[in-house]
Amino acid sequence: MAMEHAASRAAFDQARQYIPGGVNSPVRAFRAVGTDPVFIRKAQGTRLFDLDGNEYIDYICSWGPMILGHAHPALLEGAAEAMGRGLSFGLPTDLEVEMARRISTAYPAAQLVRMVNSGTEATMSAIRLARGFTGRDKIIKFEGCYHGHSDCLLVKAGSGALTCGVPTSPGVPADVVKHTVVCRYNDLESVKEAFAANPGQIAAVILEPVAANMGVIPGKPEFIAGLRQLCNETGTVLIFDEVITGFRLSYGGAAQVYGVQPDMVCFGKIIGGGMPVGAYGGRREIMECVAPTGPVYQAGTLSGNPLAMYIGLRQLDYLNTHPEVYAQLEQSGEKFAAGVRDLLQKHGLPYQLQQMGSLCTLFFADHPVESYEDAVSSDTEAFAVYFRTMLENGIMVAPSQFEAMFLSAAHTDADLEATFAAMDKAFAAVKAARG
Ligand code: KE4
Repeated sequence: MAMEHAASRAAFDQARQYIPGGVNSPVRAFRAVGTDPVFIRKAQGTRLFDLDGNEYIDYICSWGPMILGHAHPALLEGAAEAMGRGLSFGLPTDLEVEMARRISTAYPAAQLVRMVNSGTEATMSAIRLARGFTGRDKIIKFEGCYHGHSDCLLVKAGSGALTCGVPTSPGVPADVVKHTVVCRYNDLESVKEAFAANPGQIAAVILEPVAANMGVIPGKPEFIAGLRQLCNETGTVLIFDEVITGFRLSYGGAAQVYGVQPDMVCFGKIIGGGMPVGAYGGRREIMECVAPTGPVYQAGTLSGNPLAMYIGLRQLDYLNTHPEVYAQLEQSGEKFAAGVRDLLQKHGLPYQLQQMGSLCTLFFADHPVESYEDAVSSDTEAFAVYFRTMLENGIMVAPSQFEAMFLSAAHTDADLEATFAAMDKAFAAVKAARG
């Protein structure tokens, strides 16, 4: 029986009267998938429940933070008492010291850590600090990588910028983006050319070591190692944006998986456990250039907020004391990938499932997807048919071809089987739509 969405539709009508597009982040509007968004009332474990009482198995997981599933007791335990001690002081607490210590212990490159309130703030601050530390203005980013919406990084960006068709956003002055050099992901030659064309001028190279904002495209090991070497040779700050991969691919992030430490790293999502948190860290000599120990300014009213630190620490605690979670996420990722590939074969569909750990993307493309060009040639219409059929069958995947699916430690084999059953119908619908 078709799902009822009357309450979500009413909420969306009301939302558009007060909020641009009715949403507080563009991808939530479901514009790329040709339907109206559902509004969520609550979530538990792997389940989302919308205003109409429809239930979904969730593969968005708040875009990464809910690695243990929604409303996990380990995160909520003691939260009321933590709130009772006060919500914000604007003065230091020992909770933020413990958070910085945890991150620094898990991630050797982060000798010093500064808390902020989002991934955008983390990368924006890291870029400013790299520029201040090196005295250079130019930065290198990669097509399809998304590092939040700060001006100098909204160039050929992924995620919602790509989904909405504005990878380079209006409103960003040419004078700002003239310092942003864009290279091709997984193409070391394009980076060497950029360095040769801008000798001694590149302050930083920033990338997602596993790109997850043009869909999931793992960085090739030789690409990541090559960037490390180029930055060593040129005195350029290598910044890993681990907002998604941090504490997900391993407790030490992608740096631990690849065996390459950056000079600076950005975090978000998982370290907040669902609360608004970001962080940036790096080598002591770099980080000591930020106020108050150095001249590069960065600040934040709610940075290190005690409640956000409490919840985030509860999640890091659990991940640190239950290392088996990472093996479980790997197994779930591989099981999911195998199941999807079996279904693609059954339906004779030429699509590509890219998976690394608990991150995966089903590309509606008939060729391997290793770059931005490969990703943007995907059939987004077919993806939209797939998304709508999955939604109506109780499965919530990301409402965009250019995002990741997130598995959590709460996803069970039964969840995967139910997902495959829905996917079987979704692939039949895609084939019917292709004619
Ligand atoms: P926030 O400012 O949204 O907390 O983080 C920005 C950011 C930075 N770096 C990476 C690698 C990211 O993936 C993000 C944000 N991720 C998207 C999902 N792909 C957020 C979802 C949204 O924009 O609504």
